[in-house]
Amino acid sequence: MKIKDIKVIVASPGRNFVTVKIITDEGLYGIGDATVNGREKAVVSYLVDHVIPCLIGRDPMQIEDIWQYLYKGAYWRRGPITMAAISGIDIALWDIKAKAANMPLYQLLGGSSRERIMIYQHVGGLDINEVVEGVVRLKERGLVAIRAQVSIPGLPPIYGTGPSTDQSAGGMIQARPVEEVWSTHKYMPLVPKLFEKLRDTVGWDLHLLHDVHHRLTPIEAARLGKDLEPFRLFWLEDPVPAELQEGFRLIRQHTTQPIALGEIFNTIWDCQQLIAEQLIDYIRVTSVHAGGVTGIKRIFDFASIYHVRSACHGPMDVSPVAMGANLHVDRAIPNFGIQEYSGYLEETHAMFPHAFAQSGGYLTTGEAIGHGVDIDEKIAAKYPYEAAYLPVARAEDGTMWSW
Ligand code: EZ4
Ligand code: CO
Repeated sequence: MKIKDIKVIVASPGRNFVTVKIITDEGLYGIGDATVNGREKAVVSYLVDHVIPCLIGRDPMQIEDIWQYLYKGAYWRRGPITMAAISGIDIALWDIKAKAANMPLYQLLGGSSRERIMIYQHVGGLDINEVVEGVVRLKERGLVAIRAQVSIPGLPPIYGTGPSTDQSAGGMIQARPVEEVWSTHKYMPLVPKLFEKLRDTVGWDLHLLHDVHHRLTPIEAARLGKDLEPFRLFWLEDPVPAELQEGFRLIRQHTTQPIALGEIFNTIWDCQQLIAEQLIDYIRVTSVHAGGVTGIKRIFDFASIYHVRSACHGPMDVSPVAMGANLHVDRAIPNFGIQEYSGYLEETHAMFPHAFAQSGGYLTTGEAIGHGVDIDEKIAAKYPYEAAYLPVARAEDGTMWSW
């Protein structure tokens, strides 16, 4: 079998997606996701100008060799654009291999370790009462794990708490980045109050999660972790930017609060120290950004020997194609933790017909061969690319902040 053609399809059914379609000389094809939110066209150029010409005529069964060819062969390793391009190709190649074997992808990865995949969804609100109401509504729909975020009183809504700022919850696409306002001082005492109220209202069965979005220092995160301990959170996500991996030792010294990290990581090297020193509890790499099925399987296997569990990033800008790939990995590995699933807009569901399905707080992969997600190119043609950006954040004095 040979790779005959590779198409890159850019479409915006509510948000932009970069989708790879690898077509073989035997008529089999595979679909991959290569979306980097806000930097889509850089990946398109990387694929069209530099990757695709080198892959035409190659054997699509040699997935590991093609992965290494693109990773080592480029000389310039790692980075979100390179790794999204590799991811898109890798996901499509696994889809082809599973179709050639006439199996659902999870079977090629070792078979089924579980029947259903626990997910969490998001609730945001402008004040604590609004968040509590939202959590109660989701719980009534059968969710067993929920991420809760609240706006800071007196400041405009921040990411995750107001409809205009939260792309992951279906918020507006912004042609220029929205500028949000951040205050650590006002945020720190607010979050424990939110979770106290949530526990009083929903009890102790529900898993509650919170995303700090890289905004604190290690000692501040340690304080927040301690303050949240009475409310038994499932995890505290991205408490601190993770370039300085040793910084997480400080958090560990002070709190038993489980920590989740890694949605912006691209390779195993980005999380090597965090995992090997057991500084985190959940690793949040996702197929589209961390090297496809090959990349995340390698990271999760490495994590498994350190008691670190998987938690693939799964907001709305991780397309249903990457979600499908994630779910097959989630189903197969021994150390699955949880899967983020924001759901998708109707237009997105229609453009990516998929075998996976939600039932209450769980997703199932379905039994379609391959990863079970396709692209309807006629629908895609109706939604051209639109320039769109995630927000940025500044402190109240104007200093640029992590968000
Ligand atoms: O900010 O998907 O846990 N999920 C998140 C997401 C990310 C966006 C970035 O593209 O933090 O909402
Ligand atoms: Co996050």
